[in-house]
Amino acid sequence: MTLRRLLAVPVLLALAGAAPPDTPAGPKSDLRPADGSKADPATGRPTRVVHGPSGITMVLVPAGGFRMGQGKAEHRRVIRKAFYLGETEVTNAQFRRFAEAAKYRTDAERGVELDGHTKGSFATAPPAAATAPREWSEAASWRRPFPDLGDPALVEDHPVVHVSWNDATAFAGHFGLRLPTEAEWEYAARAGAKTAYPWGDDPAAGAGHANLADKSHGKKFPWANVLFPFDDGAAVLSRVGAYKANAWGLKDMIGNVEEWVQDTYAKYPADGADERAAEGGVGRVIRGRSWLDGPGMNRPAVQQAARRDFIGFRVAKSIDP
Ligand SMILES: [Ca+2]
Repeated sequence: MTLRRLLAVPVLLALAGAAPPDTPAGPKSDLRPADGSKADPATGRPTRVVHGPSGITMVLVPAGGFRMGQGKAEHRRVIRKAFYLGETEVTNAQFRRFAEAAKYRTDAERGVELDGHTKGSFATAPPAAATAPREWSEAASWRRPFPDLGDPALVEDHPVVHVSWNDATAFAGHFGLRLPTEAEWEYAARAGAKTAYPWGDDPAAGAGHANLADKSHGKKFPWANVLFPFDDGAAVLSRVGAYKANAWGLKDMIGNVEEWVQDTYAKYPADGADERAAEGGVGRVIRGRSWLDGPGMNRPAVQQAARRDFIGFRVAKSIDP
């Protein structure tokens, strides 16, 4: 069948008044309004929803424009369409639901080669290792995030970590979701803020906003020397959604774990480009930084390329036209 004919089929169905057999009342939505939801005036959509197949709570991010990146890389970007974004990072419980249903084993579990390593991921070295904050561990996987810290019990609502970009993409595809683009991610993390952090320009004012490399982290890991000057109560990972939401209702965009986005690591496009993902670059981009990072890195504008590490993700869903 030619492309023209493929495109023509839905038009013919519409003209004949026929709907596809599995959607007698039009497109069946897998989103239902969540607690505290309102009707968004611009789109008419609920502002907070639960995605049925995955159980993930998502927040409506409005269309708009913003200044993306930092320093010489700063440029204007446009988010043309509102979209839904996970309120928090994907949890171990949510990832387990996928792994069991799809019989999926992650790159770290299967031993997919990465820079000469096979099984495992970069995991935390014991606190006594004063020289290396992270070392490759063949035992590390999403099921065992801290093999070098005595293997504490896996917490169901901690963000999943040690998942590759391929693993994150497989999770999203299984549930009919996708990763956010890099532009969507920074736009949502800023939530309208033009400052270095979503809460302003002062790192000290971030108490209660995120799980960062803080005083409690510094007590546990002597190699951590650039810290936020407060105690956020979490030396390592924290439960998702435990800190204040940003102005658009999103949590943990900064801190807790780094997050995969769709884009390859490439130069930003010319001024005025839209939210589409960059292709043709090297590796994939992570955003948001983590419980391991101090004030210099835990900012919405910081971009970095990486592969298997303490990296998790959150999912997005487009709003159909
Ligand atoms: Ca912390």
